[in-house]
Amino acid sequence: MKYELPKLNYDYNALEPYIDAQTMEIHHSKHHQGYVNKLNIVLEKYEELQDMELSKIMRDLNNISMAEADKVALRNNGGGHLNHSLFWEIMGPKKEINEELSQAITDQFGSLENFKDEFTQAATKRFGSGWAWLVRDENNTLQVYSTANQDSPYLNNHEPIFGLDVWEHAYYLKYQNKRPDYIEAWWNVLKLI
Ligand code: MN3
Repeated sequence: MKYELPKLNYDYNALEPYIDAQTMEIHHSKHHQGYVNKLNIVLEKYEELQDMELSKIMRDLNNISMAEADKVALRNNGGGHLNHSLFWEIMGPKKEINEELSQAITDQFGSLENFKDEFTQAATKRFGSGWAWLVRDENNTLQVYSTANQDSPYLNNHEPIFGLDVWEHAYYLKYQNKRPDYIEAWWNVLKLI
């Protein structure tokens, strides 16, 4: 199976003014497409992985026998594809609040505000490129942390619920060096809470 760039459920300008149309277009059609292309190239060599769920490949990556350079390419580009596919899904121009999730967050973190503070810290303090995550761990407990580069929470055997891309390509055109302003604006387009 060849991976394909998923279509967005909204237009590139739908998240304005929080995320600008040009950033969305380049991010989706160039950056994400690049991860998909490189993922397909590395998987061409490994027929046995072509029909395996990508999240399962990530969970098992340490145990999969392959050339180290290919493993790195799979980690980066498989992660890039999974992370961005989720990112487009959890954003939208209209809130579609997940009450069950909001309640679980409140139960775990004390309040939505506490949770947002913790998540914002994780996103702000990530040095260089990476992601901030809300995940469900192997004990079904919610956790907030950040990962470097395109590392997927599936590498930790955790299920990502939502993540925030803090690579400069996600915000630099509009926000330049002001990552905190981008993070603050992003809560408006995260549709789930
Ligand atoms: Mn990105």
